Amino acid sequence: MATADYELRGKRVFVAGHRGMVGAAILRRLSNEDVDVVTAGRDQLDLRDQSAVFDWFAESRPQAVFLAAAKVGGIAANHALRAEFIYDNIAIATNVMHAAYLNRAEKLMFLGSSCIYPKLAPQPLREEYLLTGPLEATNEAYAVAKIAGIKMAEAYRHQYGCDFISVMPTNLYGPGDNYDPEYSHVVAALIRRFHEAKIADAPKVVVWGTGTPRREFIHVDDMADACVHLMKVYSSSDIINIGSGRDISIADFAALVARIVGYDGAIEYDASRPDGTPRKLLDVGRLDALGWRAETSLENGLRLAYEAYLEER
Ligand code: GFB
Repeated sequence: MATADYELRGKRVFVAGHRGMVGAAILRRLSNEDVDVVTAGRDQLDLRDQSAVFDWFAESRPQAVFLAAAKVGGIAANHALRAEFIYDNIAIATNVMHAAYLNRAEKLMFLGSSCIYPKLAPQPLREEYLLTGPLEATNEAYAVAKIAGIKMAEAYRHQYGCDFISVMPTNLYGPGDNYDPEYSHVVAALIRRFHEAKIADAPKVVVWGTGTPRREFIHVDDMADACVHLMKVYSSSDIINIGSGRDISIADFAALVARIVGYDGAIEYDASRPDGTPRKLLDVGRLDALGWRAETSLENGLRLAYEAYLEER
């Protein structure tokens, strides 16, 4: 495995997408590093606008880039907004990576997603399973955009010698999540739904799908810590998974959220809503070998996420 010794200290670091859940966590994590962080909000810089991105890079000249900007959402958003998911994410990836190349950024990290793996790939998902089978239909547009980003990073390394790396996080949650009832991911959706049911003294909560799919979750602050670690120690065209190494069924997960929120009514399943991929557990062997492991248990992470939800509401 190609290791590196990249000195982040003293560098001008661009966090693209710093207002999103992941970008904000990377920003918090970078406050412990001696770096000069540069950011640009959407009002200042539309990352889908090629000439605006090129101009911004020529002026700001970041040395290291965390490419955490993306159009994201849960299973229903991926399915309904597929044109936006494919267009925005391909545009953001191509503009930022090409600008980093033109302006000789020293290092760039592209953030992908565990949904890039084939729907029915063997578990746990090893990095080499990429492009070995058909994708899950509900998030195909998003996954194709993320695969384009991975392949772009790989091509720029190969042809131009750019030190671009790609990381594949498992399902993320934590402060700054999107709590939209329809378009959020499952963690934020259930925290909100169980909380509102508790307040309303509702007799039941409806959870989408059959409850049988299994998901692996990682707290976004662990994810940010892994990103900063890999930025320093990893350099390769091979993608690298970031996960906790454990998964849980949606039914057990819903019961856990109910317990943490303090809701004791019934839980019902709506099988007319999609399950998505049956299982998505990442193999974290490469990450482990590079000296990083997730610290936050799902239970502790969910307690933190519930506190964050109560504050952010
Ligand atoms: O988090 P989620 O939307 O993402 O859904 P995916 C995970 C599982 O939770 C699915 C179930 O089996 C859902 O059916 N679920 C149960 C719910 N209740 C709910 C609910 O109220 N809201 C939501 N959202 N789900 C996403 C991809 O897939 O994973 C993205 O669509 C991204 O592209 C992300 O890659 C990591 O794990 O199914």
